[in-house]
Amino acid sequence: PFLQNVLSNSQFLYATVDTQFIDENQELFNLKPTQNRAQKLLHYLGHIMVNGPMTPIPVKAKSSSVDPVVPSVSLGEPPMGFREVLLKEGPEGFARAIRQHQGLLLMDTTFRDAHQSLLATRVRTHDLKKIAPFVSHNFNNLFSLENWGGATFDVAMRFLWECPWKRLQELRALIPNVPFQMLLRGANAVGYTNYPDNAVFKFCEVAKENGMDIFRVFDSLNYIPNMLLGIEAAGAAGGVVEAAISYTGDVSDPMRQKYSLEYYLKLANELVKAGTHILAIKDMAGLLKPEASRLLIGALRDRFPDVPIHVHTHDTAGAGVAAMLACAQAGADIVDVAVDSMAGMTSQPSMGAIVACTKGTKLDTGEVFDYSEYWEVARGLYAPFDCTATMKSGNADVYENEIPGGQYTNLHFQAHSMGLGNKFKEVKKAYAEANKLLGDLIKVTPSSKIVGDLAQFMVQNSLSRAEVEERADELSFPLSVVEFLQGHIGIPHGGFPEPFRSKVLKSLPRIEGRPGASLPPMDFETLESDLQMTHGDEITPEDVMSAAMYPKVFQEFKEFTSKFGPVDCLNTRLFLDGPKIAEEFQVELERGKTLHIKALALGDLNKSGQREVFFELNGQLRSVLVKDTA
Ligand code: 3PY
Ligand code: ZN
Repeated sequence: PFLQNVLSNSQFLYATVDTQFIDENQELFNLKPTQNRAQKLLHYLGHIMVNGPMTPIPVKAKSSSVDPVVPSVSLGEPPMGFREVLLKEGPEGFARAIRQHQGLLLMDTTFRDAHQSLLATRVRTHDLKKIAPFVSHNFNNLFSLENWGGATFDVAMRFLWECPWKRLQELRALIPNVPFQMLLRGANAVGYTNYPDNAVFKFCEVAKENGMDIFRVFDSLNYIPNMLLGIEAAGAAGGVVEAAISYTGDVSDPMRQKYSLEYYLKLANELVKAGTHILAIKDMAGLLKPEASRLLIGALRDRFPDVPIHVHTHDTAGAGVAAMLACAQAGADIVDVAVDSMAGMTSQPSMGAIVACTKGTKLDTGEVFDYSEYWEVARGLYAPFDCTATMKSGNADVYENEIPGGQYTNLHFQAHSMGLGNKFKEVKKAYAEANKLLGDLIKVTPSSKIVGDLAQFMVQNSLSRAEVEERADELSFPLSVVEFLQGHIGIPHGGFPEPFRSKVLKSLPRIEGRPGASLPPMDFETLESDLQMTHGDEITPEDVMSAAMYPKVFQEFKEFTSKFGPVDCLNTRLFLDGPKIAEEFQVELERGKTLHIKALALGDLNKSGQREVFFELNGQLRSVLVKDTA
C-alpha cells in the first residue's frame, strides 16, 4: 500500500519531488489493510458451490436463469418531478402542491412493500439500481417511490449482507427527481422495539441527509405519544411528515364499534393538530372495503379540506383496486400501487389497473410507464423467496383474521414448512383468537408479531382461547407477549385486557405511559468509538445508526463482509446459487474495477472434510478451500 500511495501521488508522478517529499506527504503512511475483495468473493462463491445458498431460503426453488432486460432510457437529464417542488418549496409548499394537483397521484411501492409482502423483503440493491434510471426518466409523475424503511433495513444486513444506507445513497444518485418515501415505525424507528428518543431523532436526521424525503410515521397501537415522537423526529430532520393511522376493523359495520369512524376522526384530528404535512390511512391488512373507504375518506376530506390524504392498502382479499378507486372518489389525493407483476395478493393493488381505470376521468393519473416486464423477469431471480411457490391466491378470510400483508405471507411459509396442509388455516384461526385474547389490537409491526407469537404458542400447545384465559397465571407465555402486557410498546386503544394482564404479569413491573420516555439517551460517541475499536477506523455515521438500531445484526453483517467481501456486487443468481462449472462472469467491484471470473472445478473431499474450489480470476488460477457441511 505504501508503494501504491507513492505511485499515485501527483507530485511524485510529475517528478516535482525534493527531499522534503516524504515529510510533507504524511498521508502516504495511511496504510489501509489490503482488502483482497476478489479472494473473499471467491470464498463466498466457493462456499455456495459446495454447500448451497448461504441466506436462508423458505422454498426449494432455484433462481431463474433468465435475466431481466432493462428497458432503454432516453439520454440526458430526467424530467422534472415532484422532488423539485419539494426542494424549492419545502414540505409545506410541497403539501400544498399535492393538494392542488388535479387527478389522482400514485406512490409506487415496488421497491419496498411489494417485495416485503411477496418476496420476503429479499430484493437486492443490485436489481433496484438497474431499473432506477428508467424510473427516474419515466415515473416523474409519481407522488413518491417507496424504497426504504420497514423491514428492508434489517433484512438488507441480516440476509443480503448489504448496507441499507448504501442502497439509499445509490438510488438517490440515480433518481434525483422523484421523492423517496420510507416507512418509519414511530418510536420503533425501523426496529421492533422502542428506542431512546435521541436514537429516533438521529435516525431521521441521517436518513434525510442520505436523501430520504417523505417519512410515513405510524405506531402499531396508534398510540399517540409514540406517533408524536416519530412526527417530531421526522419534522426536525426537515422531512415531509406523513402521519399514518393504522386501520383495522370495519367502519362500515355497525356491529364493530371498537374502531369506529369516530375513533379514526379523533386520531386524525390529533395528527393534523401536531402539524403533519400529509395524513395517511395505513391499511396494512387490506381491510378497507369500498363502502368503508367512502365513509372514512369522505369524512376525513370534509373535516380536513387542506390536508393531502394518502391511502395505503394490501390486496389480500382481492378488493384493493375497488377500495383505492373508492378512496380516490371520496377525496384521497394519493393511493399506493405496485407495478402489475409485483401487485396483487398480499402486495398492493396493481398500478396498471388503477391507471387504466382512471384514464379519461377526473382522477386520471396521467401517463405512468409500464415496467412490469422487468419486474416479472426479475421476480424469477427471487423464486426461492416467492410466496407464490406455496400460496396460490389471496383470501377474503383476511377480514376475519386481519393479518397484515407481509405477515400473512410469512405465516404461510411457516405453516408450509411445518409440512401440514391444514396448518395455515389453524394458524389463522389461532391468530384471530390470540387477537381477541389481547383485547382486539391494531395489528402491524411490532404488535402483529406479538399476536403471531401468541397464536403460534396456542397452536404448538393445542390451547384454545378459553384455556389460555383460564390458565393464564400458570402458562409460560412468549416473552413478546409478556413485554407487551408490561407496556413495552405503548398502551393499546381501550387499555390492556383484564383480568388476563394481571394473571400473566402477577408482580412484574408495568411501564406507565410512553416507553421511550423512561429510556436513557443513547451515547453515540461511545458507540462510535466502540465500533471503531471492533471494526477498524472506517465507521461512518450511517454505520453508527445501523448499530444503534440492530447491534447484533450489524456486528454479524460486518463479520460476514470482512470474511466474504462485498457480496452486494454479485448479480442475484450468483449471490443465491453461485456459478455453474465453466461459467464465466464479471463482477464490478466499483466503477472501472471489474473482475473477470470463471468457475473451473470442484475438488474431491479431503481428509479434513474440505473441498478445493478452482477459479480463474482475471486470467490467473486461484483456489479456495471450503468445508463441506453437506
Ligand atoms: C412494516 O412495518 O415493515 C410494515 O410494512 C408494516 O405494515
Ligand atoms: Zn403495507
